[in-house]
Amino acid sequence: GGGRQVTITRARLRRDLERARDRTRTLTEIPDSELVAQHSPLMSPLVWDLAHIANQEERWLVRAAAGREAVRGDVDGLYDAFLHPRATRPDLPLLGPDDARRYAAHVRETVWDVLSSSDFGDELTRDGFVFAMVAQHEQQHGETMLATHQLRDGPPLLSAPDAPRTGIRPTPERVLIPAGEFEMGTSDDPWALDNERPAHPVYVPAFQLETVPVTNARYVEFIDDDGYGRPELWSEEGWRHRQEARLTAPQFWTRDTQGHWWRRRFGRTEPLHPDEPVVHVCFFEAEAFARWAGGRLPTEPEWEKAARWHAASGRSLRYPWGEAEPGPEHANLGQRHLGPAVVGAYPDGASTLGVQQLIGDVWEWTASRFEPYPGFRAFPYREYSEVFFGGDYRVLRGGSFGTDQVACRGTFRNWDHPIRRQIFSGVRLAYDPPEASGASDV
Ligand code: AVJ
Ligand code: FE
Repeated sequence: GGGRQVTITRARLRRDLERARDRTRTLTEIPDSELVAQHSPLMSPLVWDLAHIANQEERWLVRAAAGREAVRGDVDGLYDAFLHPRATRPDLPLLGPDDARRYAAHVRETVWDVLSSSDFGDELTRDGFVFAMVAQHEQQHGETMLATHQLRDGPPLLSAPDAPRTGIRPTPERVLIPAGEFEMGTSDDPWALDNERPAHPVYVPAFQLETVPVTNARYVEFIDDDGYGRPELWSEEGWRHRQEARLTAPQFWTRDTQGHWWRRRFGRTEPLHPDEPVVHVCFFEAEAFARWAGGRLPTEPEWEKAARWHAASGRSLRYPWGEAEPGPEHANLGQRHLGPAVVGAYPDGASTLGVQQLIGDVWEWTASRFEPYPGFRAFPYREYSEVFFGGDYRVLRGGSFGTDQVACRGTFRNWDHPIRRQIFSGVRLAYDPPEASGASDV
């Protein structure tokens, strides 16, 4: 590309890396005792994430991209997620909080030098890819660290302005996405990760999708209608899990003696807001809710077609609203708020077919397992995506209030085990299209 393109990209990469570090600081400028504690066996101590972020940055930017000497080659093993499962990380001789912060700062200083001298000349650095990959990685851990904060007990450590409390629920409640092919995935988004590639045509039969995520009020109706007590609403596997884990409501919910629902969020217990999207449900709960409501979860191609397909041009957009970078008018992203906004709060973020809040607020469970697209090639490392294909994972789409915009777009794919619900996961309902009259002659 020309000099102008590279100049723009460098400044942009610098901002994205700085924003990631600001986020990391916000989440880790807490007492040492909170940083080294393991708040849940599902999560690492926050001090592990802090040095892991630095270690990943030096592996990819200092060593791989620039071919420079390791800043700290001696700690690679400690911060390799595949060598040590999360539950065992507190027992490792981890860097302490001050050493971890110094390590991250030292790597970052070196990276500024690497960024200004890179000619973006090879596959790893083209269009700034590997720098953006590292910014996305740090922000992904920023969301994971936020989930760790949600799991910890004790008085609040984080605060942010409330998410929008007023919205206009869109009509109609569902839209029809007509049958036809669309382009799924991408081959030309320079910062897309390997599992989003390549672009490929997918035929999607007609279906309906709700225009907003499922709300708390509706989820309470499911609970009150004995949704957690009726095995016929659940898959066999889901019902087994519901019994073993004794699920009776989304995580972090409690009901008082008068029957009112409360939820705990980042150390504050507040009345459940009826119009907020439900969050902290696992895939099995999402599936059971959908069956109770007479619908189903969207497949991954359905979700992406609803989010990206532009009927007028037949092309796929980067975001539901088009190509513009997400702003505060489009979506609740980036931990600006520490919770989802009410439904209908982001009309400017609607897709061309009128579906709202596909990006931001809560991750949406899809019915699909995490599998490679045809023509997938692991890049630049197998452990980002490839080793998870074929495992017991379901895909989530769209990002949450905890997701940064650098790690969120219409093609972005997240995945987790179907029992997980400490993530900021919610539900969007799909339906088969209403039967056309006279369809009986098929
Ligand atoms: C894409 C969110 C499933 O957190 O396990 C972070 C992202 N990969 N470090 C995860 C990731 C390596 C990943 N998810
Ligand atoms: Fe990581």
